[in-house]
Amino acid sequence: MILDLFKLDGKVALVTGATHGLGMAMAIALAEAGARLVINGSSRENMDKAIAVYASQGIDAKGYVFDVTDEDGVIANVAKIEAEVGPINILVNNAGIIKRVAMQDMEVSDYRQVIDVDLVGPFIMSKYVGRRMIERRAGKIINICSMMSELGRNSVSAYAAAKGGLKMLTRNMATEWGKYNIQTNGIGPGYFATSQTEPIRVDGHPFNEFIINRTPAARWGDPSDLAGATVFLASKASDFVNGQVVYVDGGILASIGKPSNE
Ligand code: GCO
Ligand code: CA
Repeated sequence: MILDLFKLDGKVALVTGATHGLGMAMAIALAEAGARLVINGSSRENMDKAIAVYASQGIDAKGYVFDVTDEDGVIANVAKIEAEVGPINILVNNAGIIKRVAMQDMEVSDYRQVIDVDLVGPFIMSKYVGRRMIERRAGKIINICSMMSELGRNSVSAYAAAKGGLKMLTRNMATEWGKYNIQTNGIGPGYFATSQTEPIRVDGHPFNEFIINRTPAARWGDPSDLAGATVFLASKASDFVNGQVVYVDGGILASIGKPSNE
């Protein structure tokens, strides 16, 4: 059965930053495809709320609170997850932050923090989960990229630098670890209705109209729009797909855009 290729039964999936937003949507998709779900978050309070949301959907998510930029914390928690839940078969590096500040006004410390969470975090997570995947000669890693892996935009210098870097880290991971039967790919979400984009999505904000006009699908993405790509890249169906970024963007990157009166 061709659809069996997409089943994740018996697989352990770890999604970072999965207490809300796109991380949560992708985690739900993996669980619905059969995976045993492990989620990471950086605050106990958000984790407790998230576990309740997953439970309300019939999903028994195991939560681990740690900071993906803290190497010792990552080492300890990866070991703990593998001992308590099982070998991590699927890693989704989703945890990320954004700061929207004009470059000439951005504090160096803020720039560094964005790079740390969005680009160094996936490196640390992948290094330690990857070592175990290498021993087992199997693994799926999905790095959550962005439109800003390809395009610039006013006020997001650090985020664009990090997400462009994450695309190249994805290609390098594919290059180094393909021989160990580890597939590393990216998902590049377009503009999605989440708490992260809430400030620029409010009715009347010029960016709201701009995005709807700029997107061939003529709407913001709904987090559930990521389900198909996530399950595909986590499953056997993608075993010969390596180093790609799948843009789930309603067509944004295909198009130069159009005047607002068209
Ligand atoms: C912004 C947005 C984006 C999105 C997304 C686009 O300010 O431009 O927040 O950065 O979050 O990553 O793919
Ligand atoms: Ca977050």
